[in-house]
Amino acid sequence: MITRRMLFDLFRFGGVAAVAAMLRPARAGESTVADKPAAASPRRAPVPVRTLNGWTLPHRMRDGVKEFHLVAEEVEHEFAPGCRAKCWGYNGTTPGPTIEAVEGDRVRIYVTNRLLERTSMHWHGLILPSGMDGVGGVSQPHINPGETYVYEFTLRQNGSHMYHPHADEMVQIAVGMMGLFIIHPKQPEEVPVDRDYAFLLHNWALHPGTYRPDPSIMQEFDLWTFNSKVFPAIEHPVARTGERVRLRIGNLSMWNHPIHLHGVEYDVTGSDGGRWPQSRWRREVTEIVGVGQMRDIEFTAVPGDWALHCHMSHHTMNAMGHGIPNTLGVDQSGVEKELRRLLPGYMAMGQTGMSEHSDHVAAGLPGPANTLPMMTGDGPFGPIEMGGMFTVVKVRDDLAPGEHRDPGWYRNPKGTVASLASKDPDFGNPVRRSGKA
Ligand SMILES: [Cu+2]
Repeated sequence: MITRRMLFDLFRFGGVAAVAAMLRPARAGESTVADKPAAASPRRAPVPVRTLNGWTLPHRMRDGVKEFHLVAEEVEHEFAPGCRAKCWGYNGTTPGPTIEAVEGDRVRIYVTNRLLERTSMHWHGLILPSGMDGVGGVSQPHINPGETYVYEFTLRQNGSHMYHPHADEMVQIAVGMMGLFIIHPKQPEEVPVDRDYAFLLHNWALHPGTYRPDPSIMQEFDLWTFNSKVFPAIEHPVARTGERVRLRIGNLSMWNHPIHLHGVEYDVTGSDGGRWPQSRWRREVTEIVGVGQMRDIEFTAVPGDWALHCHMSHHTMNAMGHGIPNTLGVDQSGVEKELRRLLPGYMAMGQTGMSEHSDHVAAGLPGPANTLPMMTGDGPFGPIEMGGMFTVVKVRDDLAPGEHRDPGWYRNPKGTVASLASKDPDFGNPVRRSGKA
C-alpha cells in the first residue's frame, strides 16, 4: 500500500515524473490516491495542493535538481459552458499549472515562448538571485518567440507564491498568463492541514459577443474568476466534517477582492511571507486579498453548504451592461412596444429589481453569442442568482478522507431550515419607522 508519507518522501527527496503525475490533484470527478490524509497527528507531512479546476506541473529529477518546463502559449479556454475565449496561458491552460516544491529544493525551470511576442517569467515573491527575477530588460533579455530560457535557483523560503510574465504585462496578464508556485516547508507544519486548495483571482474584459479578452479595460470587467473559471463552473472545495482546510488565494487582477466564507470564522494564517507564527493568526470572516498579494486562510470544516465568494457584489455576476440607464422603479409598460419597433425582441425589465433576469435565463431566452447570463445557477431551493467569483464549500460527515467528489446539495437536519411563516404582507406587528414610500 502506498501511504501519503511515502508519496511525500518521494515528492520531497526526488521522485520521477510518474510520481509527480500521481501527485497531480485530480480533475473534477476523478479520484486520486495521492491525497489521502493520514491519521490526525501534529507535524505530519503536508498534503499536495489541489488547484481548483487546475493541475500541478509534473517534474523530473536531474542531478538532484527538480526540472520543470513551462510553455507560454495561446489557449482555448472555457470560463463556463457557453463562454469560451482565446486566452494566453501556460502548457495549455490558464492559469498555468501549479509548481509545487519543497523549501530547500533546487529547481531548474525552462520557459519556452510559443507566443508571437516576447515574454519573460517573474517568480513573484521568491527570494532568488537578481538575474533570475525575470523582469524583461532589467534582469535578463526578453524571451523572444520560439526561444527557451532556463531559470535555476534554490528555494530559500516556503509559502504561497505566484508566477507571471514581466513583459507587456498589461496584455499578457490581462489575457490569462499566471500560475501558482507553492513551496512546502522543509519541516512538517506544527498545525497540519487535511486539505489544501489554491486559486488565483482574476478579471477579464470579455465583452458580450466577443472571443478575445480586451486588455485595455481598467475597471469595468465582464468576468471575475477563481482560476479563470466563473460560477457555476468553479470546482467546489469539499471537506469531511472536522478536517482542517487551507485555502491559498492569490490576486493578479486589477481589483482588490474581499474574500468571504460562510459558516466559519477562519484564521488568516499566512501570505507570500509564508505561514505566520500562530500569535499572528487573525480570526476573520472576510479577508481582502490585495492586488499582487497572497493570503492563506484556514478553518475547521463544519457540515453544510457554505458560500465562498468575493464580497464586491458586482464580482459575483457575469457579463453585465455598464453605463446603461437605471430602470429600477421605472414603469416601462408604455414604451416597451415603441422600443420594440426600434429594437426587435426588446424586453422591458429591471423595474422591481434584476431577479427576473435569472428567470428569463431559466426560461431559455437567449442573450448575445458566447456570453454568460449575468446571474445563473439553480440550488435545492431555487435560483441562486450568482456568477463570477462564487462557489460553495461542501462539508459532509460521510465524505471519505481525500475524496473530492461533489456530494450534491446538503441535506439539512430536520428543523434547521428557514421556513415560510406567512404570505400576508401585513403579517405580525413589526416595529417600523416612517420612510415608507
Ligand atoms: Cu472581487
